[in-house]
Amino acid sequence: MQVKLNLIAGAAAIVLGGAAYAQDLVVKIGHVAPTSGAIAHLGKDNENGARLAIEELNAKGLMIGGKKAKFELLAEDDAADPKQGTAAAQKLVDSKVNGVVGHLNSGTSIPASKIYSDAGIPQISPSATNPKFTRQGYKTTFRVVADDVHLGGTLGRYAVKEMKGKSIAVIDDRTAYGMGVAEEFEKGVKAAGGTTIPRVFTTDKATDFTAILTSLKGKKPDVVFFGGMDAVAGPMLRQMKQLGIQAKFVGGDGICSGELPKLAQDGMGDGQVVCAEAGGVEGEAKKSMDDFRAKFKAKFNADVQVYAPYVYDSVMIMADAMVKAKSSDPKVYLPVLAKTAGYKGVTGTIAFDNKGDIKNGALTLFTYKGGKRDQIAVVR
Ligand code: ABU
Repeated sequence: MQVKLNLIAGAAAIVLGGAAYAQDLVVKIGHVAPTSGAIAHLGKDNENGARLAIEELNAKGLMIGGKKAKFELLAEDDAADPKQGTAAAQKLVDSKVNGVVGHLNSGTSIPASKIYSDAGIPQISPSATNPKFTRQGYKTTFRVVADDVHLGGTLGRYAVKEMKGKSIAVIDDRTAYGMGVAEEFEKGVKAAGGTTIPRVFTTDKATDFTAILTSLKGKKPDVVFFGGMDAVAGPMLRQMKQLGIQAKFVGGDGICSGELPKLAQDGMGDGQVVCAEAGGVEGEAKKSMDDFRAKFKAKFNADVQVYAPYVYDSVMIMADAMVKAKSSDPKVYLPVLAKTAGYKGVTGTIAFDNKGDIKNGALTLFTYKGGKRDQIAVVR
């Protein structure tokens, strides 16, 4: 009996009455997003996507290499700040995480990616859209959403061809994301035969836009593009209304949240805003996304903002690669993760190209009506 007890305490696998009881394999998944500051609502949305995935993986009792996996979430807040982003990345590396999902922002994901690459730890971003993220030659860097070349370019062409913009103003928030998506938007406008007013900028912390909006007002814009996040776009829309600027307002995925109408208060007219999420599902695939949203709402008593489903899929893809590789060792499962193809997630079918970017990524164009996002189209 004593021998049996000692075995139970220390052995990797014990056979008792014919049943095999495998020792748990602890798998640490790091997640980083701004859960404090102006876009904490987006960071919490992402983090809850990871939480849901981890809970479901543990409930399933997933086996990796013959051991029952016990997934743990190590959630870090980087406050959307590049310095805090690299500090969070180093903390996760020091904690010996098996993989990281995040960060939310391009401005934090890009510098953090070097730290994960140096440590050989796979990183999947569910929301950082700056193209540079996957163009640094790191084998550890993956992204499950379309990038700003696709996003900004599509919106630029849309502003000219569909919205018939003639006087198009462009504002960015000086972040890696905001400047990048604004540049791609300008290229898209030009490619469609349009022109833009010389770009002006604010910051991701600003709350007063009177000076730049007053200067733009004189140029009579019919479309204003903003490269930045919803926390800045909301007050900007409000101040546009106060100044009597009656332009359409276009932005990327950073503004395309469920929270934007609340942030804009009475500053947003029905159909005034057009934005794009850097992913999307159509046809039969919509059911999985709808089911996910319902499950998320039931669990967290909150609607999905933008990227929680993409975080959920990122965690699941990582776990799937570990199961296939029969190992949670980053060295062993990384090559399997890189070959991900045909994975049916809640955000659609996921495959990575040789840079770690999603193949054939979709975009979903939205407007807002009655304070809710209203889908215009899914485009590829
Ligand atoms: N893609 C929008 C928000 C995150 C980022 O790229 O900074």
